[in-house]
Amino acid sequence: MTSQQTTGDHLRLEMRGAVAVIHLTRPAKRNALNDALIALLRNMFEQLPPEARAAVIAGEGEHFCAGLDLSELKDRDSSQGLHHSRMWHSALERVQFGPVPVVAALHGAVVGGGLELASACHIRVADESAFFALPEGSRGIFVGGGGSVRIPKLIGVARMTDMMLTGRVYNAQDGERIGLAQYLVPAGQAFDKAFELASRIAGNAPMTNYALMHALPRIAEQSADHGLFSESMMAAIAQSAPEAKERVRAFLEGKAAKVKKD
Ligand code: 1HE
Repeated sequence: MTSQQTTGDHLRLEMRGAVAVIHLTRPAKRNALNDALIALLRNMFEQLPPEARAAVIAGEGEHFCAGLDLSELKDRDSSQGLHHSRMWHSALERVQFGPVPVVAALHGAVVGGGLELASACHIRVADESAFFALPEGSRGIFVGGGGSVRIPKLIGVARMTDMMLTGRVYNAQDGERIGLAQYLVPAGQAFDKAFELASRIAGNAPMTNYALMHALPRIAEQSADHGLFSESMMAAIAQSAPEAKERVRAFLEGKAAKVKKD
């Protein structure tokens, strides 16, 4: 079952069963992220239809996203600049710590704020046309959408420093190799693969998805002692959900899929 909801000329939400597909719809501007789009993105993740169990973000046209809309990079004093960056933070925080896991389908340019958006998602699928860069360095600015927190977690401080100091561009193969994407697929197949993964995720027990989105990244930031304690709490909550008991029983009765090689 599919339903569509267009939000201005920037975003389109399409429900495909339990998967919310969010399309960036500014291909003429390479899906550059202006303030209106960032606000709409935050609102969309705050108000996803309740039937959504996973989401995909994809860009229309030849590129995923060209980053910050540079035509809006007007003179801002430091206080306005701070609020602008905090607006991005609040929107991308809704993506990362929102109601459902999000899979980014990446093709063409994944640059600047586009890479910041992708790095707020839980899984990144790149097709062979994708390329990754942080041109902020050459534009005389700095990341402001959470990139300095999230991107080093994917590729390390040294690689991010190099990308920003030298303007280094990673192609899709190298991007996948260093951890900017978890999946690499042939050109034109990023959306299909992302949707396949999101559909699988939508079939997980909701508490498992919640634990992976909300507990795992926090546990990973804790000391080992605190992390192990938090893990035990999360494990106890997840395993006591009725759905977990049903799933384990189904396996023991031979009614659930075994783990098998792809
Ligand atoms: C834009 C933007 C944009 C394209 N803001 N308008 N991001 C960047 O520094 C990347 C800038 N963009 C590019 O390097 C290229 O546009 C692309 C490699 C992404 C695509 O190239 P191409 O040849 O397909 O398109 P194009 O001809 O460069 O652009 C088509 C139109 O989109 C053109 O407008 P037009 O009116 O002349 O048709 C471009 O001006 C427009 N366009 N990218 C505004 N980014 C929270 S802080 C985050 C900080 C950052 O993200 S900084 C990095 C910004």
